[in-house]
Amino acid sequence: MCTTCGCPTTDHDHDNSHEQKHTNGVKHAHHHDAKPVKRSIITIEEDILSKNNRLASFNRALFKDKGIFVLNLVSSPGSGKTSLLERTLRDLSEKLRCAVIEGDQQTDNDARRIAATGVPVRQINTGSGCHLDAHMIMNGTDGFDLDNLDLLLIENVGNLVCPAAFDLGEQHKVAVLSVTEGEDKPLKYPQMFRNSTVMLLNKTDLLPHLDFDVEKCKQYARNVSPGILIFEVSAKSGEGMEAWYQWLKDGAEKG
Ligand SMILES: Nc1nc2c(ncn2[C@@H]2O[C@H](COP(=O)(O)OP(=O)(O)O)[C@@H](O)[C@H]2O)c(=O)[nH]1
Ligand SMILES: [Mg+2]
Repeated sequence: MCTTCGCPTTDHDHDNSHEQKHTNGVKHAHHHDAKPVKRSIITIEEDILSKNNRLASFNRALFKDKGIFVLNLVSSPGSGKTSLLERTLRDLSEKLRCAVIEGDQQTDNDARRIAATGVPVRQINTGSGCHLDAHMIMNGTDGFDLDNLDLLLIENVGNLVCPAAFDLGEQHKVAVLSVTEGEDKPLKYPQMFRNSTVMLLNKTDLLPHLDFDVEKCKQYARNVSPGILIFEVSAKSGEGMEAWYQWLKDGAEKG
């Protein structure tokens, strides 16, 4: 567990995002090898995760009962999650009954963008929290007409570490990686890609301007997650979106 942010991931590095978030530029000392601290951390981690897993199982059973296909979009900030959702909803919301939960630390900017598509949306602000959890989703679905929903799309807080550890009761995690982030991210943040069924490789319209190696990136993703499905897409141009839509429609049909 990260002693700085309290998230229960055990194998992540204390990368810049953690250091910046918690220390505002001041280097923070971590004492993972101090025995008394370690023992209490393990106990707390088990408590947090087991409580979350119980609530996630409840959510999953509810979604299954209602026949709703639920996806949890995870990525670093700015990879294009909201843009992909906006385009997907504009293209699919006449064929599928959709709703969205937006997770961000602050602001309802993304919820406003989704609301402009006409799809029901709830914003969850996590404050200093770096991920959504199952309890937030339980509250967030309150007010949606679950009996008349085919697809629930959850945009998690932008962060390639902590959201990987928290089951929300979704059917699948979908990792979004944009070509401006570098092809090595699946190797650097393996848990995120290992726990995801799909990788959306976004912003392919920018490839002519970058050195990004698509084949290398796909190989890295498959090294950590051999069965991962990869769709190369551009939320901006719409290129490649049809294959993603077909996967969504097939999943929503099964419920
Ligand atoms: N060129 C290009 N820009 C994109 C694409 N998708 C998103 N963006 C831009 O990337 C920035 C972040 O997008 P946003 O959807 O807010 O990312 P989020 O933080 O993951 O939700 C915005 O300026 C978008 O216009 C894309 O496919 N191509
Ligand atoms: Mg967003």
